Amino acid sequence: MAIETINVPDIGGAEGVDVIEISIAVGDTITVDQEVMVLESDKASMDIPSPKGGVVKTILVKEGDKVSEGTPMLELDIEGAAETAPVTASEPASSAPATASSSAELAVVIPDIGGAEDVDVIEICVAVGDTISEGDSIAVLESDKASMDIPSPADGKVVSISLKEGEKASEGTAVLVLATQGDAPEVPAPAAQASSAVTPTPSVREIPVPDIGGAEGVDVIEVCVAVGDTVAEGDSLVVLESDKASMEIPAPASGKVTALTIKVGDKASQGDVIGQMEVVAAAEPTATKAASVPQAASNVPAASNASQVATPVVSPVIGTEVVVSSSDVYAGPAVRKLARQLGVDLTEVKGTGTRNRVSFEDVHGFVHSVMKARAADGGITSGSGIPPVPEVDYAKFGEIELVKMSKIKQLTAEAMTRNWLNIPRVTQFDDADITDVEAFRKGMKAEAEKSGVKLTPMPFIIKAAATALQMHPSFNVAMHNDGEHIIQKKFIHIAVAVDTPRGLMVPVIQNVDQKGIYQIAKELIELAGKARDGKLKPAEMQGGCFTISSLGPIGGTGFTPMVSTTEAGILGVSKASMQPVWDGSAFQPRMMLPLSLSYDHRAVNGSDAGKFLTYLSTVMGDVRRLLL
Ligand code: CAO
Repeated sequence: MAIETINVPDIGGAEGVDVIEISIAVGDTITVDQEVMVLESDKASMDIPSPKGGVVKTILVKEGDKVSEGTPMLELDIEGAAETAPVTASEPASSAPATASSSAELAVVIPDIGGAEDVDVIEICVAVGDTISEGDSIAVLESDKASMDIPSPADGKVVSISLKEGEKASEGTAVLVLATQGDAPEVPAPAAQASSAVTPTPSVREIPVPDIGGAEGVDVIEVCVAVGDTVAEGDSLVVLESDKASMEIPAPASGKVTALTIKVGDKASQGDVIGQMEVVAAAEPTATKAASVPQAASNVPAASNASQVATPVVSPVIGTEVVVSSSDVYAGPAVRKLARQLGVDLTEVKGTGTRNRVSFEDVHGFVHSVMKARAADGGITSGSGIPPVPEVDYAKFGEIELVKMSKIKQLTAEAMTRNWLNIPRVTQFDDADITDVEAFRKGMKAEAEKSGVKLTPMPFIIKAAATALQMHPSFNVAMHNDGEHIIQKKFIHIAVAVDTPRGLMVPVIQNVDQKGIYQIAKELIELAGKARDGKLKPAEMQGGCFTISSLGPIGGTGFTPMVSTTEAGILGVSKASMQPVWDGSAFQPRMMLPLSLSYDHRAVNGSDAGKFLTYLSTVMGDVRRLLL
């Protein structure tokens, strides 16, 4: 057993870089080149591989720490240390094996998949460090027609993987880089000659897009400078973003920007002129100068023959993600791509990573919360499982006329659909014996009229409902949209459905618990009048805790009213009539009022609803209880 301390390798000179992820645990057996942690600077995310294989004894850093080249990161119990060779700062990880001199790298891309485009990647079958054989499945794609195993074209060891589950792939999409032994099969052209393409001129020079790894028509997502700005060589001028990488296009020399011929939303390819600059001092061609190389170079899957490609900003041992340092939103290109695919505006997503970096989880979480809120808000989306209503040509059955619904009726229809689809509704029935209340009401009618009040059964029912809510606060609630809370209301406002020529209006009588029968009757008449005259203010239709819908003056023996999403219940009142009621020894003629209580069964359980309606009926049977 040989314990060896493993240090952070060359990370392109970056200092104090954040550890954003530890990918291994103590006790894990890891292989050479296996990713052990992810670092992230403001320029790049870097997968840090282990230069040796062995058993992890100690992890010397934790998420949130800052590290630089040479910082001890692990203690490994080395297995077969002689078989592994340390990766040096300037070596690509893939050259780590002792046979490095005879190895080559092969960029493996999706082969011909029958012309299918943007096919879902449902599985990546290999991991970095795996040794695989020709024909082994490296990924599984799935279109709506077929699942496809993507085989490895050669034997070798997986150096890096650029495709992720959940992404889309087409023919030519990069999958992984394989370290092969001996001659590698033909591979794509090396990534970049970078700014060797930039030709300095004595004074004014054009600024072309340098080699961006062969990407074409890449979106310009940010222009970082304005005409007249003085820039230093290497300063970012423009940010491009493909579905693979965000790339900062650096100033090829120090000088003054004299023209910009590109704007956000344009597309750019290698060689496109993005502007002009007055060069203070002519720059040397910078093929090997890190600062002038588009950062995407580190992200382009290609054979990493160091002598053929420009030195990327980050060390070649470092994988993948390049982020836009100057963007307001801190997110990697893969996350940006996902956001684009889902139509998510990243500025709305709260990043939970280091320095508010937006992760895949953040984007998915954002979409989840939006969809949840939308569903709670009554939004019915396609795919909700509700079959569409077929079009019917009624004219073929006889004469018809298409009558435009009033706005109120349209809104009512929308609200009814929303309520019907969102609320699991139960209705229960009872008959209140209002013989005594009716006798009392009729006795008071003349007196009430002198006070300008028409005394109908409604004010008594409204008051009884308020008292029932007071006694049974579990009914004075509404479901919270989050599905996890109930809103307990501490006020008692009663809504009353009023039929008007323009449609159903539902004014609200406030603080009914604090008002007497006359006052309630007055307000009911006033609000019903306003509703019929179209003079109700929005505030007079809001804040109800419970609704009463009376069809008493019209007729019927019962109906099942619709519960609103802002309340837990609604009382349907039908026509009172004289009924023979058995008192234990004989039938007695009693005035019975049919009541139907619909309630949101998410918020209220059946026994509570039963108690509520029984209490309300009892109060209507003896209004003296309203005084208690
Ligand atoms: N049983 C028997 N008679 C009843 C009754 C009942 N449940 N409710 C009321 N009545 C009687 C009243 O006593 C009155 O009779 P009198 O004129 O002889 O006194 C008559 O019916 C008419 O009452 P009203 O309509 O003037 O007054 P109201 O207080 O009962 O109702 C209001 C007020 C605003 C609810 C009513 O004007 C209204 O708009 N009703 C329509 C309700 C409606 O459209 N509901 C549809 C809901 S759809 O979901």
